[in-house]
Amino acid sequence: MKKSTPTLLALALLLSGPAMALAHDFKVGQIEIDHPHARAMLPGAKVGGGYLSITNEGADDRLVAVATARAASAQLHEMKMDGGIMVMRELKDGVAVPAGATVELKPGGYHVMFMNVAEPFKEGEKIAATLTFEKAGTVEVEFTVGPAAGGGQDANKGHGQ
Ligand SMILES: [Cu+2]
Repeated sequence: MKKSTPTLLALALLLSGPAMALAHDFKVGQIEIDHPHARAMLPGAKVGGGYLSITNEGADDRLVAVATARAASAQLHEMKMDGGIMVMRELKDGVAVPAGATVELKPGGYHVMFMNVAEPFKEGEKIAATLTFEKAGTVEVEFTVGPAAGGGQDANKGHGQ
């Protein structure tokens, strides 16, 4: 019995080391959020896109809201081709995350749209945000800001003004 304590301790250290190094993922209940990231915004830009991957090991759920102090509001959007034109629309009911599924929010598909951003996101920053799931509840995450998109203004494309 005396031997088991140091063995367990060593095992715990072994497991916690690599896990902490990986760690750009977040969990709430049976939902795992992987690699939330955003693109750097051009000076003066007011709208930014956010992307992440959601894996649901539990029952059917739904991402219903995103909030951050960095934007006046954040919406969930869908981008798709409609008669040869890229259009975006707000998903008023959020993004469905079915049981057992992984849903990707990525450029050209579902995404978070940060609206009326006071200070454009800069590469290397982390944007703290709260995600709300209909069943799993809320979770604090950080969007890591990467380089700006190639096209510059394409975060705005499809948003008819
Ligand atoms: Cu959008």
